[in-house]
Amino acid sequence: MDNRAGKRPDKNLVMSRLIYQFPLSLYCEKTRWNLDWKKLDWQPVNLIPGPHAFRAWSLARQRSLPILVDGKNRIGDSTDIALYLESIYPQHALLPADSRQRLEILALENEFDALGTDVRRCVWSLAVDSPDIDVLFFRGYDNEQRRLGHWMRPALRQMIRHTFDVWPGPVERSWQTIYSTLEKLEARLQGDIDRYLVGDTFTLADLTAACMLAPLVGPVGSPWPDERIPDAALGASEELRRHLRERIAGQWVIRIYAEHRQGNA
Ligand SMILES: N[C@@H](CCC(=O)N[C@@H](CS)C(=O)NCC(=O)O)C(=O)O
Repeated sequence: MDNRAGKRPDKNLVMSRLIYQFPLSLYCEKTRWNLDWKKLDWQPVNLIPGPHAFRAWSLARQRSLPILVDGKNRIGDSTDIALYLESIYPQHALLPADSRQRLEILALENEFDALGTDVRRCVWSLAVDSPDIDVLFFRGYDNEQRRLGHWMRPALRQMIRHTFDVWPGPVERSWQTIYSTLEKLEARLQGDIDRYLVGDTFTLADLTAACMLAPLVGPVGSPWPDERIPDAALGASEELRRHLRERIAGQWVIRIYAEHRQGNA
């Protein structure tokens, strides 16, 4: 957890702001980043994939994570969480007051959220057969959960394939979507990695785009830098990472993480 909060909020609030999450999930990273950007304290509750669905349903009548519990409020879905945080904690705004820019940012957020499912499918296609699949998936969990993860490796592989649709046809189509989105992103940046997607400040569009592309690029400060990926899984994505880091889009993701995601554990 990032404790960079300049001014700590009420202690009761600190204790009661929880993120139910999978540490490696890109939507959970989006919500953590959102909270950290607003300098709000939070604590993670890491759920085991599979049984997580019961907890998620009892909390927010949904099965996917993240779910934020903020005092008496329970909010599921990273976009709804972002809108909630923006309305309750307007400091360090990620959405401007100007309604035209706001709509453009939300449209881009939506587009990159959708891309997240393609990115997730493709990165898991490179890692799902890795002998260290449990080490990768269960990084950030406690010892007991990691032992359980080791024991459930075959089930974990099956779950990843089925939940994220990791089969040759969908994977191929997702790579095409990723590459055409990278081209669109680079057209928007016009060769300048210091640009922001909308206007001239960091917004929810930049946060979401960088976050959703990060598992492909592996920027420092993200949950997916090279040193956190077990060797076998990293070997399968090394060439891709090298290629993307040479592209404007990859350099932009690295720059956004370096400048706007300091202090991430
Ligand atoms: N639109 C959702 C997507 C969240 C999502 O897909 N979460 C995945 C983890 S990356 C999940 O919980 N999958 C397990 C499931 O759906 O049972 C959001 O933005 O929060």
